[in-house]
Amino acid sequence: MKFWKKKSDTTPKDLEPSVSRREFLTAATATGLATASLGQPSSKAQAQADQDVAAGGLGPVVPTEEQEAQEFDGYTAEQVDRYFVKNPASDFMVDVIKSLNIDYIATNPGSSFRGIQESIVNYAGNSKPELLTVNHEEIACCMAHGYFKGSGSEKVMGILAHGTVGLAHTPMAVYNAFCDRAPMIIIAGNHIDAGARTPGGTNWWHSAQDMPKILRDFTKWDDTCHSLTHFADSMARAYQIATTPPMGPVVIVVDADQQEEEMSVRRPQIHRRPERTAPHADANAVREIAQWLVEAELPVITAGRMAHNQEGTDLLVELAELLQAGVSNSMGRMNFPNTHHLSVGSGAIGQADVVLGLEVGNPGRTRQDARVITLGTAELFLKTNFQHFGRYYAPDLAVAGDAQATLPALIEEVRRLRSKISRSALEKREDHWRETHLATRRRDIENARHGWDASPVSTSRLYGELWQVVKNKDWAMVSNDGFQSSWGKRLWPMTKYHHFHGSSGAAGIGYGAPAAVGAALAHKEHGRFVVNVQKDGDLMFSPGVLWTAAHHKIPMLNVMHNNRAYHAERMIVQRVANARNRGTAESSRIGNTIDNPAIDFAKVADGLGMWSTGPVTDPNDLHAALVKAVAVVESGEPCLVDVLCSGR
Ligand SMILES: Cc1ncc(C[n+]2csc(CCOP(=O)(O)OP(=O)(O)O)c2C)c(N)n1
Ligand SMILES: [Mg+2]
Repeated sequence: MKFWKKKSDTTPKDLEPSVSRREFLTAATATGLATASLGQPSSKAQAQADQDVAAGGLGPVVPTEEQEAQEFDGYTAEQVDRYFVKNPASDFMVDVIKSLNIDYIATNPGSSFRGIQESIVNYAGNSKPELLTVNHEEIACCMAHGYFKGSGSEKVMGILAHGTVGLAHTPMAVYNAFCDRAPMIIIAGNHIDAGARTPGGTNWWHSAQDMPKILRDFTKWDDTCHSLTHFADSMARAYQIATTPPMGPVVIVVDADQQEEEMSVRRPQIHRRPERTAPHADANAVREIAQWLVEAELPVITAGRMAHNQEGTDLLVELAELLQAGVSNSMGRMNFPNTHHLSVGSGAIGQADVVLGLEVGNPGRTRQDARVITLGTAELFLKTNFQHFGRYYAPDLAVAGDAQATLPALIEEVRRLRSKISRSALEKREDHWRETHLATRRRDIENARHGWDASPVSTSRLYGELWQVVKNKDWAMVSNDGFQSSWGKRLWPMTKYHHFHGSSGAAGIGYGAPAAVGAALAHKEHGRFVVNVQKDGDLMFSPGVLWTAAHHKIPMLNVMHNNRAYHAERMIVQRVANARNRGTAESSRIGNTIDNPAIDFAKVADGLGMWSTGPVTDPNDLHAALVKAVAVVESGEPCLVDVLCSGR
């Protein structure tokens, strides 16, 4: 590999004539480095320096006659040739990134990718890709994760990570994305050539022989690039692997020095992005699934991380209606409208004689005599170490293929066989599921009334008040309400794909806030009104993301579900103490509350440049606070309303 000559490889003598003495002196004085940079000063210069110090500071350094005589302005053609990079390799790298339709790169800056960073801002004008500044690499990866889902599986974000140290801040976020099947391209800088590293310098600590190793257990692919051709090929391959179901994160390592190298005359090829399809299930298997479904007495569909976009949701509605099959949506994605009469809880799975599991590892509690089909991509890519795949479940028919991609063929086949289902059977099923659906909705609305006027604010009231200010907008809920008794899913009519984005994947706390900001960025271009109901414990992992949202003007309404606790864990400790008959009230607070001092989240947000208000403690004050916040969001800014809430 031909590396750009670094200062450390070059003797000072070699460098000296290349620099205009006058410019060098001025710059050196301005940075206070005059003596250190100029070597031995003449006695005249020394006298001048002494005078300056005596006068109370550094005045301008006047060059000596001797120095003036040596001086020349500008650079010779030979020097320009030797020391200036006219066609930097990293410009080409940025062109490769552009070819992959990557609009954003989230980064905490680091010199191991300085060439690429400089090319993004000066060569590409900081547009497509645009740099997003983050305060922690975990934020970058969570943002990429949320952004992908917010974009309806359309857009992949890049991350620039600074060598070993930057990459070491990413694993929790990458593991969440891997489990949640969200792609991202992590580009890590490395100083590959040990001979070019500054002796004893930082870039030794920031370099590794096998940089992606710390992520390899939960990424789909990685590569370390040794040439620009290698980079162009591997980035294209990385993108293709990351976005082929089951999707997941990938890592590409680039050499720090190579980025600054002069491009050779021959520019390597930048590949076209191919039109691609997801893996479809085999046609015979599709016929078999359809056959089982039309023969069923009470078929039920259960969907996990199934729909990639609105089309997936629409297809599932079509299939369910053809069969009048109940759909139990685990909400790994917004697979099915919760307002539909066929939208039912997981209890329905236990009633079915035929269960179709779409992108679910384990279809749940089924009848002993039920025939169970799984259709999904889980088995197409697995890793051994981490145990995200869950307890083995033996289906009667296991079909490999992307569920959404296979649905059109399955629908067609079911349509062809549908005459085998009697009209009365369809009507009976419809009535049954409609009643089940309505009973759940009635119960939810009834339960939501409990503690309506309580302070701290009840969680159902929080969602109720929020709904009042959101209901007439094109909204997107970018948070997961799993820790809030699912009040969002229970009370808000979720009908569109962009209404809900599922969970973190691996239940790694700290995902919520930055993933919400990433998703909000994706929704920004569609002008959607973004709501993030934010857990306090989750936010405290990386509160800096509020600054990123403010800095990049990403409009979103953050509402704190502030229970001043790691409440999930408090309940767990209470359960253990109960089982041991040792009391649950006060001791379970130890280690589990986020109090004394209570965090003033409005102040935190304010300090990070975000409009904020709160803490709201009286539920009757909530509406007014939310109305003000909505106005801020509609002016194009993010904001935060801190609400003191009940635990769940
Ligand atoms: C990275 C990580 N650390 C610790 C945990 C254990 N954990 C599970 S839930 C939880 C509490 C989260 O608190 P908060 O986000 O405030 O939600 P709450 O339960 O209070 O609603 C913790 C710490 C985890 N899942 N992930
Ligand atoms: Mg909490």
